[in-house]
Amino acid sequence: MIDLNAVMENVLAWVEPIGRMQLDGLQKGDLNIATKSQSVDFVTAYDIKSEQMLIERITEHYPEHAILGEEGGVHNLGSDYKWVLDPIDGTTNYAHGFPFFAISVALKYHGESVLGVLHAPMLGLTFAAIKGAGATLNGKPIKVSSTKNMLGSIIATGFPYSRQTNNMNIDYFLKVVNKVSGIRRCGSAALDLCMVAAGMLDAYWEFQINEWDVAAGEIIIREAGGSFEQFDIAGDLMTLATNGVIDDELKDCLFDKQSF
Ligand code: LIP
Repeated sequence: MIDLNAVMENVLAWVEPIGRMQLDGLQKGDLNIATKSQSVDFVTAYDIKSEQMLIERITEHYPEHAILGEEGGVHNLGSDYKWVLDPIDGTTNYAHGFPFFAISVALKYHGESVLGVLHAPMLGLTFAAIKGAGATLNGKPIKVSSTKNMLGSIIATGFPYSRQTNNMNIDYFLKVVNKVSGIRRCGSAALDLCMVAAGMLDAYWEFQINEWDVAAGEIIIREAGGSFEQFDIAGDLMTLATNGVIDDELKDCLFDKQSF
């Protein structure tokens, strides 16, 4: 295994200037917003530039590693190490100047996340974790909340881009909304996970999330003492992350008890 502390130093040094570039882009207003899979699935010039910059840094330092990036970067698949990149998680927010967006960088070894960094430049938040070494926010250790039940919880979710089919998450939203202190829809799955890791939220669930949305958040939440699971619900992948305490109650609520 490579020295993950040295990798972490590199990644932290890479994401800072990319974050500043993304903020400059907002100032200049030259985002060149285009759509991808759906009419509301956006990509900006800064998603593409940011991913290119990350790929350049990775191939310079770790030329033999595999890379999977949201904006099409796929390289060397077949290596034991795979970088999973979301140059801007929360592109819709970014395109509106809404501050919940982040650069997400994860390193997987044999398919498991062993290092994750999430840098939210407009919020000034940098989450990081190395497997077995705990999780941090802006360099200080973090852990999940100790909230004991759903009634005391703030829980985040998100809704898929697809406008063609019924939005199945509405049913799950209705099951949860009256049982909690509050529901939040921040618009960045990666940040939602990290906010559960830091105890700012107590849980998060969402359908149809991609590997690059959660690869960094997964290790950050696990290292902060929380749970991260994915379930196949009638062909749709649900991601569920909690503080580990309200886990059973939330699953009973989402899955009407008899499913578990
Ligand atoms: C987005 C997520 C958001 C989710 C969207 C999408 P992108 O990532 O973070 O929370 O609801 O479906 O996956 O496309 O902005 O990187």
